[in-house]
Amino acid sequence: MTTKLKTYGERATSLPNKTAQELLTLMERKKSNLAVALDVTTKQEFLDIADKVGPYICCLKTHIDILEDFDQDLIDKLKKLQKKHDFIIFEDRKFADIGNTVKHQYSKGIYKIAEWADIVDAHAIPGDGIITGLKEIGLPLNRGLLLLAEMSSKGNLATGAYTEATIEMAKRHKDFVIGFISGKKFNSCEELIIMTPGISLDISNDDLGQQYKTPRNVIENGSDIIIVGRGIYGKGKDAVVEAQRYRNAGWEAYLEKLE
Ligand code: BMP
Repeated sequence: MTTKLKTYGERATSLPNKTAQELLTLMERKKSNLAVALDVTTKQEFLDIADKVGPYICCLKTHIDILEDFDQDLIDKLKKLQKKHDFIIFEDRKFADIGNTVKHQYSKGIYKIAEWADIVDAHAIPGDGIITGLKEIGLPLNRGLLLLAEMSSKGNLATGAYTEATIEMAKRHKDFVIGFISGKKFNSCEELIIMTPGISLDISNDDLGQQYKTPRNVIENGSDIIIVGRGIYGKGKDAVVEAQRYRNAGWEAYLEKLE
């Protein structure tokens, strides 16, 4: 006998972290498991696309350091868009240093990431100290952390024993680690949130090692959130049309999995 899968909303109470709870309830409320990876390099483009895709997403993923004209005004406007459209902000910073250094990278410098990003991510390579360091800053602000358990790019080293060790690390910090970047769910921690990049309905790779799967492929494997970048705002695309298309594809695959 198979046990019935829990809905996103039902899972919200099984995680102690406030941002995780908020994300799962928001997904249920907006009927969206789509995150947009907004990898553009000007403030104008960034804000335009965020406003267009906002109604269809549960999460906006940023690479704040690729913006050529970053300033505090951008953050203020991003926060306004967050209020207007109701989404979680995930800064894809991929921290990868010792605890003391990542604390500064998270809270200081030009970007002051901890002040505006609900979620950040980190590589497990430095060991538990990276989580402890980020947690000192993030937990008092109710922030959440994702660990990169797998990657989407060709030839990446986040496989096998490395992935297993990353999962064990997450389990030791359940107050702060809310899930993983990976292509599939892991049996020993089903309650954690899986976010999956490398998603396209049209192509299978780019020319720099990115590998794509469809929303259905990864949701069948237990992914909770699909992360889509260029598939939504790439050359010649209408961001609203594509955001709706990916939102529908992701949600339908989720509903089918629930049946
Ligand atoms: P695109 O859909 O345009 O290929 O963008 C994918 C996004 O997901 C990028 O922002 C990239 O940094 C991120 N990403 C990824 O592609 N693979 C990973 O393993 C981890 C990521 O964060």
